[in-house]
Amino acid sequence: MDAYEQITRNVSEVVTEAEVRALADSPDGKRAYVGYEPSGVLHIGHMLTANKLIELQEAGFEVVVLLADVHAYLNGKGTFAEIRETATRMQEQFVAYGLEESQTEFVLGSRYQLDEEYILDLHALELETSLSRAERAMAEIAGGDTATVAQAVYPLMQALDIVYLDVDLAIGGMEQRKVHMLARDTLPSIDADSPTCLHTPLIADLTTGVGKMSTSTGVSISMEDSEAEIEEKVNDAYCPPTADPDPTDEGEERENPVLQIFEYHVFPRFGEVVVERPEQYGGDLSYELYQNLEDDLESGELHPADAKGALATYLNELIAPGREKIRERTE
Ligand code: NAL
Repeated sequence: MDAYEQITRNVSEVVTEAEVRALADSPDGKRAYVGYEPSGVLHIGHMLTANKLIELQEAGFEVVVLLADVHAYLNGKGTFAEIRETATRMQEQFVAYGLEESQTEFVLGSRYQLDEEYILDLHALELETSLSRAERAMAEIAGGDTATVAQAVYPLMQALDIVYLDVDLAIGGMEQRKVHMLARDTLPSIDADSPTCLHTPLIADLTTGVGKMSTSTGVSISMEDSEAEIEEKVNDAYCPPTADPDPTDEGEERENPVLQIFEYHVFPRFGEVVVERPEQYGGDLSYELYQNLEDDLESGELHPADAKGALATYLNELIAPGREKIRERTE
């Protein structure tokens, strides 16, 4: 696999291909980052972008994790003191998950976001941006259905952070794409470069395959889950024998979340997957490529129940170190 393929593996969108190719040509010392609102324990959505950061560390990038405390506050996630405490816990969970501590710079947003120079740059972006554009950028991120002034400031700060953290490559889930497009369009107005971006896919709702998995609605998987909870959630997951299920009767698109988790979580971290089966059902199956597992599910060679059993085992292994950290903290 060449460097460009490695960097863009499993991503939904590359902005732009030429810019990412230029980074791939000389990744050493280049900085990639993801920002996270500290809002509880690590869940499977955080873990998906973290997988990309781990891959980028392996490709030679420096990795920056922004613990976006001020953003979480603007998005109504709690008091400032609570959010700060959560940020510390999340940092520990990211390291437990596999981000190499010596190669990761963890930055608390409030460390620089309250400086005079930053605030004046923020106001300059406010002058350049219509309220409707800021609101549209936040549609997939904001909680609640009433847009607040705080939520309009939020994407402008996210844009500015890309400049202040001196980042070469901004990474986020597809729900961040409109914020990144806003950043690309408005940062030149303060003489900053437009950021290069990678957007990772969103995993569908676990029980229906419709829409996206969310911690606020529906079932999600997090580092707090016990082994039994993981098994139960995966067992109840929607998993027809295809990667491309028919739409619902209402015409909503559907995905196979079990296959998505294999593709975006299990294969990137484990490289190889073994599905254990008793000899009477054909014995163990082993896969080095996600595509072969998908093909076997479609052909009937791999039964959904066996796929789910293996998925629960691998997810538990990914979550175990973080779960242990959380246990230490609550003892
Ligand atoms: C991501 C978030 C907040 C601030 C950021 C600043 C720079 C780059 C990325 C950032 C969190 C993200 C979320 N908007 O929805 O969790």
